[in-house]
Amino acid sequence: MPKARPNSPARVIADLETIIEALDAQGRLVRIKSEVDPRHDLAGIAARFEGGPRAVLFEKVKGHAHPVFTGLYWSRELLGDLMGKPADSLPHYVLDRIRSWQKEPVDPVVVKTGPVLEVTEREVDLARLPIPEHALGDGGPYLDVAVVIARDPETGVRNASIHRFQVLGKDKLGMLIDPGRHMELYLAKAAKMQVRLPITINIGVGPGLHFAAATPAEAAPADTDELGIASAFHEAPLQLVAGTTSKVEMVANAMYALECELVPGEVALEGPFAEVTGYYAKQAPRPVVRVKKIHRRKNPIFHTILSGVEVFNSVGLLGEANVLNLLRQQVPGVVDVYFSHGGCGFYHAVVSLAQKRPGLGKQAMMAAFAAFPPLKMVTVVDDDVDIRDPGDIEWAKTTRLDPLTGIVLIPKAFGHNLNPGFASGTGTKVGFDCTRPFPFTPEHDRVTFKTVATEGLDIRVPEIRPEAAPGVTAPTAKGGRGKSGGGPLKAM
Ligand SMILES: Cc1cc2nc3c(=O)[nH]c(=O)nc-3n(C[C@H](O)[C@H](O)[C@H](O)COP(=O)(O)O)c2cc1C
Ligand SMILES: [Mn+2]
Repeated sequence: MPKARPNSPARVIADLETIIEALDAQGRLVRIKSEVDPRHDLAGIAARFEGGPRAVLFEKVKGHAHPVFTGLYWSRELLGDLMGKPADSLPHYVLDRIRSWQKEPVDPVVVKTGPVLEVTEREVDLARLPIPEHALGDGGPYLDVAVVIARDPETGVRNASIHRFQVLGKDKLGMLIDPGRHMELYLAKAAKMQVRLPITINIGVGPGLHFAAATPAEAAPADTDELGIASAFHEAPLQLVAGTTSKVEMVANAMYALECELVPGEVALEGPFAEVTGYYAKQAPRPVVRVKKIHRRKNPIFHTILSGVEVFNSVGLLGEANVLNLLRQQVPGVVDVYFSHGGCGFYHAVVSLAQKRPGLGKQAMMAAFAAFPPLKMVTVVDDDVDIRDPGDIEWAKTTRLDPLTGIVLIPKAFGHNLNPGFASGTGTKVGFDCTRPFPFTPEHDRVTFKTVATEGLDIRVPEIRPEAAPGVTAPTAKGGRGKSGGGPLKAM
């Protein structure tokens, strides 16, 4: 493994503090200086910046001494800059790191101490953490971007994953474990062995570890220590510190680490929660987590995300990398994959294919569905279509799709239960083969223009002057427009 230089992206992304410093230096950090209520107001303000090129630091959170940070994942441009990669190449880069780990895993190391152990709270009281309550219909405050570390109760193999946790009391959390997660397996084993399941919840880490935890089970099976994927991103072994209440470690430089345990069978009502789908997940009895100890840095920054684009660019990005990997192995000519944001970041895959033989569009469609079970829709286009441009995809659909032969319906298929169409666990999936007939014929050749260098040419581009439009009088244009000053902050 090559050693990362001190200032290299690999080194910077290994610690949330250096990440925030780097964003600040780049002009990519909005600082909210005024005091903000963590209940609804914080998310309401953050939402104004969602998807923009800057993350947000709330410096004064009402009732709390420590700041809250959000927006690390809502822009691929920001993320790409931070990781030293072009935004569109991120799925390829993530795949490259996962493959490097698969070939040559670098296990984490356990070090004596770390910043996360600077302070251990004398009393466990979750109310003392600046945990925001985001959407108006949420059931309460949530830890929504924490990395969970656990050990297989039988084999001791470590697992990393991300789960939402609702604060239910001073030392009590409710946890969502979707079907098929490794935590489901561990909890079932613990129940069988009649033991408690210790976990640690690590808050405030960088994208290397976040992506490691979000790596799907298809790429990181249950018998592998997926924390090693973080080492691959950091180009150095991930540092952990030993647990003080169990054998489960904590992330040495996390902002906060909670040592917890689950008692198999103990459940409490959790939810509702504004989910990545744009809908509320319903309240239901879910596993209870007891918090035994709270450790933190002396000056921690609490990390939260807005459910939406931030999740599209983490779960979705990892999904893209995984689908790209499998498709490339199985279908010749697959160039790229994008999980569109209109498709909740992980329900709609758009595949770019350089056709080599007839029928490969359908092959790519089937392979994509098989590679990532939450997908509800797959659209396959030729490689002259911009898979990140919804207008271009629609162009391929309206001019190249033969609806009679190119639409594939798959009823009663396994899907993601947060998608309302799959609430019962199964639903109908649809594939659109929008590739042009092969071998190519001229009627599907796209119009192209010459690329001309314009640097040496005398070209004058005027400012648009709306006030000069016919019928607009000067005073109305200057002061009379109701919306002046109220434009979206996103454009700032
Ligand atoms: C921000 C974020 C929140 C997530 N929340 C949950 C959750 O509440 N429950 C869940 O089962 N998976 C959740 N996931 C998905 C899992 O963390 C992810 O699929 C992971 O790969 C599962 O790890 P495993 O294969 O080790 O089980 C979330 C992912 C992200 C990025
Ligand atoms: Mn796992």
